[in-house]
Amino acid sequence: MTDTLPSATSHPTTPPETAAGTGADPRFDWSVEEAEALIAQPFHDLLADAQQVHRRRFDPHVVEAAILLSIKTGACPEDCAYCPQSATWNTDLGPEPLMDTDSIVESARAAKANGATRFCMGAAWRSPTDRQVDRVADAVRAVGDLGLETCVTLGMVTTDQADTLADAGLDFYNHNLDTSPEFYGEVITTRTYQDRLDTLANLRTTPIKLCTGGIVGMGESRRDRAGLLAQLASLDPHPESVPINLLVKVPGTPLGDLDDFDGLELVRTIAAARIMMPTSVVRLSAGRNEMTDELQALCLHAGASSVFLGDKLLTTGNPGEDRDRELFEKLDTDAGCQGTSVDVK
Ligand code: SAM
Ligand code: DTB
Ligand code: SF4
Repeated sequence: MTDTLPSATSHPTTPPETAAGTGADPRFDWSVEEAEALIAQPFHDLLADAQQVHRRRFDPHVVEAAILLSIKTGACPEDCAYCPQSATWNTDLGPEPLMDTDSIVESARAAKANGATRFCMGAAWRSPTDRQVDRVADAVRAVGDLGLETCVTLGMVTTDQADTLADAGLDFYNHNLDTSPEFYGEVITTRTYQDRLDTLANLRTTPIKLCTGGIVGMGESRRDRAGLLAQLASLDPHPESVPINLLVKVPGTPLGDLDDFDGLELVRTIAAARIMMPTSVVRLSAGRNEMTDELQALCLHAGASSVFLGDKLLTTGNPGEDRDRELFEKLDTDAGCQGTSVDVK
């Protein structure tokens, strides 16, 4: 047994030719009602449809692997109720300044050795200064030179800042809508939904691909989850990457002692995302550390085909290499293959 995850090989896919509507082209006009009805479908019908949509364009035996690094930690001026990095809450987190490029590259090299194909750098900023963006752009260039895909999440950016990152060769920018427009104000008061949409629009003036999704388990309703998916699916083109996070309940944050979220509702949300955005890579993101293997397997069966590897997300825990290797072996799945998309037959 090697000390890295199983290497990815290519598997032929067999697109189903019989399932009605499962090979459909992307739609950008999903209403909240339609999305809610989709989530509420009989469970086995929903999963069967999602799996068929997935197999139409993706290899079901391959999971994309990214590794996260918090390059600037804590002391964030925003008041996101879920986030341990907000200066508004008293969590155990010690703030740390922006890392230097050499240390970032060292960490990226280790991520590559551990099987990651994408390296995601996160900073606890509301909106970076131009000087901060220049420094991150240097790191993006250096990480890209290692042959890794690059992703950053830095908060709100202008079109000029997006251009700077694009010039550095940035592949993806992560900027989550998090929840429905209606529930947003329950979770964040220091910025608006429109602020988030504006940054996504600024990024879309460049070739940078969008990674945007949300969080479930914050006390929102099913209609709010449908509202989030309808918002994401109204982006034209759909975001290339859609992270679905299960809230990590961090003590000291306002959401730190919420009730556990129903895992099967997470599966339903992922399945609906899969169907509504058939060309996007759906990522089972935060929260895997708290999930059983069986729940993760269902999420992957519902059409998630990307995860974060490693024992840490940004500041909280993640399953780590040994547990993931075991899981993916049991699921006959290769983790770490760049580009899980296959040609539409
Ligand atoms: N400050 C930037 C921003 O908010 O866009 C980038 C970093 S922020 C930590 C990135 C994303 O992590 C958030 O948009 C949120 O969706 C997710 N996140 C933060 N805390 C989380 C938690 N406790 N559980 C699940 N997801 C979380
Ligand atoms: C995303 O949607 N999930 C990741 C990534 N994008 C940046 C972040 C999850 C953070 C979980 C809490 C933490 O570790 O601080
Ligand atoms: Fe800051 Fe991002 Fe955390 Fe919100 S989610 S408090 S913007 S680091």
